[in-house]
Amino acid sequence: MSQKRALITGITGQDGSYLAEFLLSKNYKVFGLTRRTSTPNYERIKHIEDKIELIPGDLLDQQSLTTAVEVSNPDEIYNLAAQSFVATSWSQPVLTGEFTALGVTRMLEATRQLAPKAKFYQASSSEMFGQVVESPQTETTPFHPRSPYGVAKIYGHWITINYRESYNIFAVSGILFNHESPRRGLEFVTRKISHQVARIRLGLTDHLILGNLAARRDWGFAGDYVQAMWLMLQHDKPDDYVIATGENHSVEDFVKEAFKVIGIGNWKKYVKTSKEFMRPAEVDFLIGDSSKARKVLGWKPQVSFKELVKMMVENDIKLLKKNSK
Ligand code: NDP
Ligand code: GDR
Repeated sequence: MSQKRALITGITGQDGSYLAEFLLSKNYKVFGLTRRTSTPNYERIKHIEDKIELIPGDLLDQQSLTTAVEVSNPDEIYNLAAQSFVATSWSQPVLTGEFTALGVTRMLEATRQLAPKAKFYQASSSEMFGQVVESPQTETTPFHPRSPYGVAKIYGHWITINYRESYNIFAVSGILFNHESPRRGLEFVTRKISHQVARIRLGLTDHLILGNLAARRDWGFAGDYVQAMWLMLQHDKPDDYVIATGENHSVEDFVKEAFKVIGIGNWKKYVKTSKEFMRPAEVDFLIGDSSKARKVLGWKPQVSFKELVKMMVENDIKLLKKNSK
């Protein structure tokens, strides 16, 4: 059998880096779309840079996407690129719509025109459920987004389904709940906590400022979730799947658990809250039911909440120690 080829948009991001590693382990030829920056931001993929091929492009630029699909001639396309930080979507709502919503159509158009037989994965999100109307959330739960990001993702979700129905493209949408890792961006709450707790452990700071401690999320490990993306494209029929652990915890639970890793019980002494990190409209509670993916794809998460928190805090301590040398 000839070597399979995959194109990943968002390869420099958290998920893109894990997915690239995973596909390399399956002997894929991996191509990644990267946008021009004045300083390189290949931190998450530098250990595999010589094994993958990077193609310049941007979700705003149709021609560059079309060229990327032409050059990579992929069997599978993973559209992970997006403006992915919910808080920023209020300060940059139009840009979020351009990247996170219309960017999906641009990628689908490039696929339709140059690789109509390629299988297409769209990174949909539990943020589409927003103010949830039922719990746990499944593939049939109605959407009620609470941010410009959530609204943009719903567009991306439906345009993916529309290209499947209009053009018979093998296009799937994975509704993934929050997934974290030591490679998570520092602005997301889990990494912000693990990083600051590591700094407290090393005596570099004595406090951590957060927003809403009561928000609850269904947090899993990114390494487990990229495998679900791949499994969706290996199935014989294109369909949409919820990917989640089925457990949820509050931001406060995450904080407590992180302080436990460094042997501190009295976490309240270190934690402050500020309006700066509160959102104009909050998603209070998310919990996913991934029974369909478990049954049809045989997927299940491997890393528990406790293991995830420990992995992130310990990694940040190691990283800070290394960087201080
Ligand atoms: P990251 O923010 O870590 O990565 C986003 C990626 O998109 C980066 O590689 C970034 O490039 C790239 N990108 C952003 N804008 C553009 C653009 N205009 N043109 C080309 N590339 C661009 O996100 P994650 O890895 O966490 O998430 C991957 C996808 O999954 C996103 O679509 C996200 O919305 C979605 N998602 C994530 C979940 C999670 O919990 N992590 C849950 C559900 C959905 P650069 O490095 O140059 O900034
Ligand atoms: P989220 O992730 O919005 O769920 O989107 P984030 O980690 O930013 O927020 C989770 C919850 O924590 C609360 N919170 C804080 N959040 C941040 N960032 N900083 C804080 O100081 C803070 N304090 C409390 C938030 O209000 C929120 O309720 C992520 C992204 O990866 C999306 O791209 C993805 O689609 C969804 O997960 C599923």
